[in-house]
Amino acid sequence: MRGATLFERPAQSIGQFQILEDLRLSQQQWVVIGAPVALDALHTDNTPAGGPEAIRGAFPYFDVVSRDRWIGDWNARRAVALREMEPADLGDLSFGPSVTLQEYGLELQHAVSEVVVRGGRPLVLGGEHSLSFFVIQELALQQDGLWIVHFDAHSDIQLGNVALAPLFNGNVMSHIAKLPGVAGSMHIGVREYEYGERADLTDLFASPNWISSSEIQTMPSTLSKMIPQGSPVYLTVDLDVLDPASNPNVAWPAAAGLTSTELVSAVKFVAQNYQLVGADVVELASSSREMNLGALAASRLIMSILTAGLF
Ligand SMILES: [Mn+2]
Repeated sequence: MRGATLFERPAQSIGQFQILEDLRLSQQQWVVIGAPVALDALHTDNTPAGGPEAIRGAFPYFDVVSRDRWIGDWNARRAVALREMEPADLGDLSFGPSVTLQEYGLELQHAVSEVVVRGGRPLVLGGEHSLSFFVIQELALQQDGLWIVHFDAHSDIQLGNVALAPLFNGNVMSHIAKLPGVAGSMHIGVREYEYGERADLTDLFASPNWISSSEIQTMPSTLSKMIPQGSPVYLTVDLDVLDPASNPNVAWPAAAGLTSTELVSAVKFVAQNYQLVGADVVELASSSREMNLGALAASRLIMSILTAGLF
């Protein structure tokens, strides 16, 4: 297994850059891992490979002269010491020219295991959505009864009675559902039209595990019914869950989506009612436009994950 030399130091880190081999964490500290890959052939242009760089570049909150400062949240009207919430940042997990998704994913899983063994919590910046599978594969080994909370415009499942196709972004949630240790998944903000056989679609729509974009207001009560309070939860956010007005920087935009405010408050609800054991924020495409709106939204979202339970 290759080691820390695989990580590249980012131009701008989220919190303090640390080398994997020397990683020192406080209990429950978040650890940022950049995964700047888009190996899926379906990502022809507008790929999420530049996601980590775009998100880090738009993340201003730890860029301060002194780490003795406090940070206050207007929406909670409370403050915490910066040191209490600052994550570690391992940089970007690099790769060779002919790497496969499986090879890269297992390297990512190894990095996640190193974080978990030191008491930390991984926060992965994608990169493509398939990467979530490897992060969850590790966390579900460590934590039985793990629930997945999935924000996405798309279901990312494979319908029908045929054998599950190899892992890709369009079926990642079906692969995750089969992992031992995963108790179940809740899918939030889904809205893109679905193709399938009539019976499969009927079954899908009858399932209580789905909260469509227009049902976002009912999310707290539905989630509370489905996932026992305090359960371990992994959060995976495909940034196309946002309306294209909030985030046009995705490969597969779908209109009539969530606002940044709706996404942040939904994520806060999850973080405050469950035990978050890890998270990823994926599918942000970099943009040649001067302002990457998606990176701005992602940066706010990440801050709400880092501060949940503190404010
Ligand atoms: Mn997705």
